[in-house]
Amino acid sequence: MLDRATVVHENFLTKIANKQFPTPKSSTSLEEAGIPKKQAIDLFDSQIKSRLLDIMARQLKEKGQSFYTIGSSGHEGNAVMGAVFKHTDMAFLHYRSGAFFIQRAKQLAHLDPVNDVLLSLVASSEDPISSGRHKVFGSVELSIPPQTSTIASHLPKALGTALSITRAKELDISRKLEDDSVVLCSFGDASANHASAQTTLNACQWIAANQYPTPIVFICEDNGIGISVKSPKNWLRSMMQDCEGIHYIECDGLNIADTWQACQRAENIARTKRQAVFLHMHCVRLLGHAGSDIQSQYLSQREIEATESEDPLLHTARILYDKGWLSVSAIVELYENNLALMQAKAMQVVTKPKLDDKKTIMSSLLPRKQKAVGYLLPGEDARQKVYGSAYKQLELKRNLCQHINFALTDLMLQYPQLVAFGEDVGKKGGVYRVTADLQKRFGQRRVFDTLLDEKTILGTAIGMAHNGFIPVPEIQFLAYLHNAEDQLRGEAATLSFFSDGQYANPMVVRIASLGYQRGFGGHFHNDNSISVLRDIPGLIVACPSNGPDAARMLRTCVKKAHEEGRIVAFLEPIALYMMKDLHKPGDNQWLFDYPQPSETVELGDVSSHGRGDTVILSYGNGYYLSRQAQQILKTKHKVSTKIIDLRWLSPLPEKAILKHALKAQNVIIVDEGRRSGSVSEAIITLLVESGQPLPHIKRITGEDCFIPLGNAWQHVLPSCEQIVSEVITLKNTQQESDCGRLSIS
Ligand SMILES: Cc1ncc(C[n+]2csc(CCOP(=O)(O)OP(=O)(O)O)c2C)c(N)n1
Ligand SMILES: [Mg+2]
Repeated sequence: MLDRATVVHENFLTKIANKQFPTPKSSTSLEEAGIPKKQAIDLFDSQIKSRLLDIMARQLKEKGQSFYTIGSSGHEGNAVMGAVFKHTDMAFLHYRSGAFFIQRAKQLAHLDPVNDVLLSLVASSEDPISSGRHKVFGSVELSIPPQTSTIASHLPKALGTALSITRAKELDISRKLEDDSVVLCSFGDASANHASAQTTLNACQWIAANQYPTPIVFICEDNGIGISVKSPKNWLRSMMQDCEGIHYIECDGLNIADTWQACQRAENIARTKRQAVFLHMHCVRLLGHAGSDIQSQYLSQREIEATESEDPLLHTARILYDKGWLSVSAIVELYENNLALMQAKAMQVVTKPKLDDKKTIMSSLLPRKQKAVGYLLPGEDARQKVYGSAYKQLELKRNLCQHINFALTDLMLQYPQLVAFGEDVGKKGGVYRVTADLQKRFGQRRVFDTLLDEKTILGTAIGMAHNGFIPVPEIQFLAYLHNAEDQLRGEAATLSFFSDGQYANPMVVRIASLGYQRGFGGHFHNDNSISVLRDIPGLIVACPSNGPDAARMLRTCVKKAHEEGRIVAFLEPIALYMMKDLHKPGDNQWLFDYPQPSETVELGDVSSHGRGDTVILSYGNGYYLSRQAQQILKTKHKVSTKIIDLRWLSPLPEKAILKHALKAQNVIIVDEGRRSGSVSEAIITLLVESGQPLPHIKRITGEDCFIPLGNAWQHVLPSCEQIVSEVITLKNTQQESDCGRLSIS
């Protein structure tokens, strides 16, 4: 079996020399498409460059000098989109959109896309987009945020960005994208089946049905196969041709004229009508899925050769030859000159530096600090006007839910680019009324209901953040974050890493979380799996236990998003939303004064309550229960305790934990998360690794179990009684061992 890259390369040269051109698949001519000579040859040049990059990637891989062989061969028709659309139209690209990338880069004369892709292939730290962290197509100047290789996971955010264009104009916020820009999003035919793609196409139709602009062009690069699995014949056409709200345009990706004409139609619809287009580009896949893919395992030799005979470069060569714009020798010369240029550049890039230390690699987990515009705290006149009759309530002691509502109101006053959205957050004001009246206060443009889909909610947040918004999406219950968690983990959190901190998608995701709803709702409404968030690099996880902390922490989170581009998961304990009392009915001890808008709690700051050599470390509901236990321990058992509310679950407030815990005789960690992979495991590791003499330590955690309906929940979550009894047991153990120590000495 011959190496297919060599076969395709040699085929091209031999067939051109023999004028053995493939038969056209479509009849659109250069005149009909209106492509001038210079433009047509320029497109061909980009196609050749893209092809040679694939061949070079494989040659370098053979020598152990490159690390990525998924190429764009067969898809080079996408060069046309790189010319038809403006470089300011944000583009979220498929990993086979190499010719698009090269052609778009020609819109800015100083760029050298071939060199940049080569640097990326060899994972050099001089690669201008990811600095050697991954082979991606990306460029800030070209409005191409780099994408991960998770199939279709870029579609939700592309739609979010499209949505943001009109919204930014309506709200007149300081924005990054031009008001008439459109969004491009390319992907493969198999990818179109993925949940992330399907939900985005559905969401796009939903938005269009709501009469809202959707200036997006979905570009499906259909090579008929996904690794080894063929798409059924006419699958995409039958799926997409009659979609209400999305125009369907098909084109022959082997014919630059046909593709050009289709792109112009797509561009016109998206740019002027502000409507969505599904641009279905038929193409072929040459060289297999990747260098490691052996096509003969699933395709016959005849099929492989038949596909190779449809090489788009041969098709473009035919078009230019037939038109009389390029002779055979000119075609060969263009190809070989590019090859020589590429070889020279490749020799250079392999000598370029690589990432070689942990600190540098990790330095882009957080975005580069930009100079952020400071926004003034809201003045009393503005507050009075916005709060209306609720203004007086700011003076009353309120519960957690109301504190968050007030904090959001003040933050929306302060930051004109802050938008709050999610399922039911608008008119209804959220299932738990946390966003009540926000829509009345700030209008439907800033506080809006989304369709029922968490991937779309988070994708909307990422996309809007690309255009200057501070999104505050709401996830209705923690369990439903997991449906869409990849949008946080694989997309939002990786953007900075793979763009060397050049791109950021700040947001504060509010999530109604955790258990203790007294039997209501079972495992979905009482989800305590936090570890899934704690291992996402760069993510801040916040969890307030009371109203004032929630308000102060939310302000810090929004500031971090605005000034540092941070992504925050803000876990709101549902069971404490309406909590009024602490020790006995009617004591109102969990109602608090609303803190002034200037007050904040900084990342890493904990709160401390009480004194004693037994320290309880907790958060959320666990903190509330510990406060109940504290009083019982004091009054009934004469045991004094100090309780630390951790507030921040990632990064953990390590300094504060060490400070309080290492001075104590006993440490009890009350962690309502599951026992495995929990916050408490991390705390114990931290204490052990400190190398200091350790106190007696005990964990009280949620069980490794889902939370059952009815009263059975009490058996799997920490309780006040458990805290009291564990503190007593630990005290007694400590006394026994202290006695032991005394008797020995
Ligand atoms: C969510 C996810 N599942 C599986 C994969 C592995 N994978 C990478 S490419 C690919 C096939 C994609 O086919 P298609 O969308 O047709 O694009 P093509 O490679 O043909 O251009 C698969 C299954 C992935 N990257 N992401
Ligand atoms: Mg495919």
